[in-house]
Amino acid sequence: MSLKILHTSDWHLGKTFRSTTFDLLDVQKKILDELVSIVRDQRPNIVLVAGDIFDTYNPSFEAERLFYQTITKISDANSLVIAIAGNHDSPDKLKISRPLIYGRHPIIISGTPSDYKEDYTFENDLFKLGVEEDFLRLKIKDTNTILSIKVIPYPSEVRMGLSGGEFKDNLHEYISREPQFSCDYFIFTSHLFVSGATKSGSERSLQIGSIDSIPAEVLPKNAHYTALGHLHRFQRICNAVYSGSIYPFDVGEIDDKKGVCIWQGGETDFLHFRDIPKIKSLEFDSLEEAIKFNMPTNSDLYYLFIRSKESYGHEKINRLIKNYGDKLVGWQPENTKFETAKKTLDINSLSEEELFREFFKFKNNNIEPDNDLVSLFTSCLEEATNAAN
Ligand SMILES: [Mn+2]
Repeated sequence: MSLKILHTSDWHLGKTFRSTTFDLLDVQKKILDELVSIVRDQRPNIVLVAGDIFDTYNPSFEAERLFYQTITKISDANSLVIAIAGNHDSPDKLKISRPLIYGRHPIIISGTPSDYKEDYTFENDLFKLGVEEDFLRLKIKDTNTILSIKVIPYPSEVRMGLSGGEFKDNLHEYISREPQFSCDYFIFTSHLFVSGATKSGSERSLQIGSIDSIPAEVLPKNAHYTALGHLHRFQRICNAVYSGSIYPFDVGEIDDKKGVCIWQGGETDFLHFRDIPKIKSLEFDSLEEAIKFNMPTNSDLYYLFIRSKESYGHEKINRLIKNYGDKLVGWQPENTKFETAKKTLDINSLSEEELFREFFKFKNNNIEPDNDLVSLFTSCLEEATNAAN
């Protein structure tokens, strides 16, 4: 009755960086190659991908191909794959592959909380998979182990089809529900923000709807393993585990450890990626100094801070980008432009709902908008965001 689970999340395939020629997809390819070799080595029964597979609703062809190639390799290594949509993923786009997958391969791709009951039955020599109540019921044949698995892709108001207080009550009840059938293990996976957990910088706010976080006590108490996505730093909060993103997507994350979680026999291990290119931050007094810097010929990547208040023309910036080539992840000048950008960033640290409240107050002599109006705004915003991405 042994069980081994590999948990990963936040791949953000297709993410691009502005103003450099750095190609993140090359790095992501290397990381996912390493992830596949970890799967071949560790032989987990299940691989959970807890959301934010892609960075945008319309990822590039290469990004989509990398995802499907990777999950095919994982399922060929005899692991059941369960991948869920995060707030960055288009739930509908993820569903396109269903007719090719369901009933044929041990792969579950779940877009919205309500869609996973439809047709997840599957059987081969290793697994028998069905649906009972709101849970997947999985039998691992060689060890005769029965699992109940609760799979909740990013549950926003629009994706749950509910709003306001009804949304919150339903969501809390839906998350905390325990399986009513007998099983050896109960596994829970979702893409959400648990109150009190630590953000690291590159996560987009989840506040679309009337809530932005789930209290830890709402998570199911009897789950043997709670695998979450959304936060990019590996961390545990109560019984839940965030595996973190596969790569640092923000300069503030370059010293974070990156890898996958392996759960077995009640213990969670963190396996570090070994071949991940390191990002080094360098500081220079001027752009000229940065351009003259002789890069060592290793595989490190660079993020530059320029301690100078002068402003730069295109020609100099192009020389900088040319000197570092595809090794320049990003750069940040300390000039007046940057000072302005900093002020804008303060506004950016507000959620859309907070911004709306501030704007409404500004226009209406500091009067707070009522809750119905705020709900209307957030549902319109989510529709618009989904359409724009
Ligand atoms: Mn993410």
